[in-house]
Parts: sequence; C-alpha cells; structure tokens
Amino acid sequence: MARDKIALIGSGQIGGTLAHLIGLKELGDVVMFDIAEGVPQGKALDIAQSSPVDGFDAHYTGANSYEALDNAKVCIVTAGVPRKPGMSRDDLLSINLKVMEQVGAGIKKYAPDAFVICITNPLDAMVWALQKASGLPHKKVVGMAGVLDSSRFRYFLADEFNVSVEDVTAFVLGGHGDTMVPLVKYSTVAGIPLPDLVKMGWTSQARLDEIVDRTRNGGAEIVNLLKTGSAFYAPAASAIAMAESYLRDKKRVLASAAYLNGEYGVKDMYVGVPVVIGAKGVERVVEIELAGKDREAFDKSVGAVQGLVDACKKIAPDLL
Ligand code: A3D
Repeated sequence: MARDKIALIGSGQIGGTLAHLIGLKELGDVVMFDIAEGVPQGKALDIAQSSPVDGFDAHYTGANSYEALDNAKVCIVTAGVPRKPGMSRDDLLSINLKVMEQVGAGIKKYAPDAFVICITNPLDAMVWALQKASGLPHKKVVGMAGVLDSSRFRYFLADEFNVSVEDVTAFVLGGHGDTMVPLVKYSTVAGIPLPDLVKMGWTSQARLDEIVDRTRNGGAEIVNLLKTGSAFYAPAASAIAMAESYLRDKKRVLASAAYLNGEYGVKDMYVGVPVVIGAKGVERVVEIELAGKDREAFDKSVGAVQGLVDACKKIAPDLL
C-alpha cells in the first residue's frame, strides 16, 4: 500500500515539529511548503537525515510551489505571521486572512480531497476563512485548538493530583483564547468528575479555579517565557492526534474548531466543540446540553468568535 501524503503548509516552528512527528509515527510521506525559500527544503532534508537513526521510512520534500500539494491526503496549515509589537489584532487578521486566501486556493486546486487542519491564529476565524477560500466540504476542514487546550488542562490536573496524564480527561468548549470554556464537571480522573474530587479532598475549589485560569492563559504563559515566538511542541502533537484519527479512521472524540450549522444554537461559524474524527472527516458533532454559567460562558465565547468573523467579512467582503 502506498504511503499517504501529508502536506504541511507553513514550515516554521510548528511545521518543522509536525514533520518530525509524522516521521517518528510513520504516518506517511511529507511535503513541507513555505514562501521562505530554502526553509522547507532544509528542514525536510534535515529530518530525512534523522530517519536512519530513528528507523522510520518516509519520503520528505520541501517546496515553494503549490503544485507540491498534489493529491495530499491531509493538509496542516500553519502559514501566516505572528502578531508583532505595535500590530493591532485587525492588522494581524487582515494579513493572515490574505494568507488563508492563497492557501485555500492552493488546496482547492491541488488537494481538493484532503482533510484540512488549520492552526493559524486567530484560529476560529482563520479556519472559517480557509474553508470559504478552499470551498472544501465543512466536515473536511477543522481547526486545532481544543486538543491543545484540553491537553494543557489535563497536564495541570495530573500534576496537581500526582497521577498519570493518561488517566485524566478534560472537556473544553468554545473559541480558542481567553474565552474558552473548560467544563469542570465533565473533566475527570479515571472517570471521577472534578467536583467529586474536590468533595473527596483531593484539591480545593480555589486551586481548581487557578488551574482553569492557567489553562485559559496557557498560550500567553509560553509566549511570555519564549519571548520570540509561541508554543509549538504541544500544538504540533495536538494536530497530529487529529490527523492520525482521520488517517487511521480511529473515530476519536477530540475537541476541535468545527463548523456548526445549528448545533449549540450556532450557525455558519467555527467554534470549539467535541467531534468524532474518522475517515470521513468530522463524522459527528457531540452536542451536550449546556445550562447556567456554562451556557453563559459558551455564549460569550461564541460572541468573541463572531466578532472576529465579522471583522473578516468587513476586511474582505469580496474574498469570502
Ligand atoms: P512560524 O514559525 O512563524 O511559522 C509560520 C510560517 O508561515 C513561516 O515559516 C512563514 O514563512 C510561513 N508563511 C507566511 N506566509 C505564508 C504564506 N503566504 N504561504 C506559506 N507560508 C507562509 O509560526 P509557528 O509555526 O510558531 O505558528 C504558526 C501559526 O500557528 C501562528 O499563526 C500561530 O499563532 C499559530 N498557533 C496556533 C495555536 C493554536 O492553538 C490555535 C497554537 C500555537 C500557534
């Protein structure tokens, strides 16, 4: 059986880590694409040269032309620019919106059957724009954020309770960023919901609130430490989990920015919700009942995403 082709659009920090993980997990052959000349070629060659040491078989190429995406089964998009000092949110939005237009056109032409995972920020608006620009079916275009946010929450909880990360599950809804909604009652240690663990004396409500807060600010904490960039190991690992579920038809339930058409009372927007990812792409949106504070927090988060989408429509009315 021929190996699947995975195209990485953007070969920066996350793109490079994605390429390495794909090799280590033997998920397929890798095409690294970027507008920076030499970068995708150099990274592809460097990683390929590690394959004899680590014992994986994968073909790596680097490219500056969209033709290289031809027939890719999965495309993972990290292309774009980060927010620099002095740049407003709208400046960033309009630059990355143009990038999504180019990338969407490239995918439409060369990889129209691909499963597309967007990571470029501001995530919920960029994945929306990428779907519009590519014209691919909604269920084949998703955004990566929830797996990362859940993973951060799980890590902090495992650390707090001194238990294996494997036994901690977390449930995070909403847009990516400080309005995300970690659902404490659906997050567990070996099936025991967090509120029960508070009653059992494993932690206090105040500590739990601190952990939720740290999760919400997980990205900013790393930016403040790195100073010259944002997180890339955990974001790459998270996108790989989504790609693997698609390629191997694992049907994992993963929090992702998915297109909602009425679910959760939201229409024509990408928002973070749990979905089943299998060979058909997003095979199901898991819709739980939200009430009280959770509903309020979710609606606030949806409002923040709507604001970004409206800004996109204003900046590029013809584009989308
Ligand atoms: P970085 O290392 O800057 O890589 C971005 C790459 O995109 C660079 O190599 C650029 O040359 C390339 N690029 C720019 N414009 C284009 C274009 N038009 N076509 C093709 N390539 C282009 O960034 P990174 O890898 O650290 O992060 C990538 C993106 O992911 C950024 O937008 C981050 O904000 C975002 N990010 C999202 C999350 C989420 O959880 C959603 C987490 C971390 C980072």
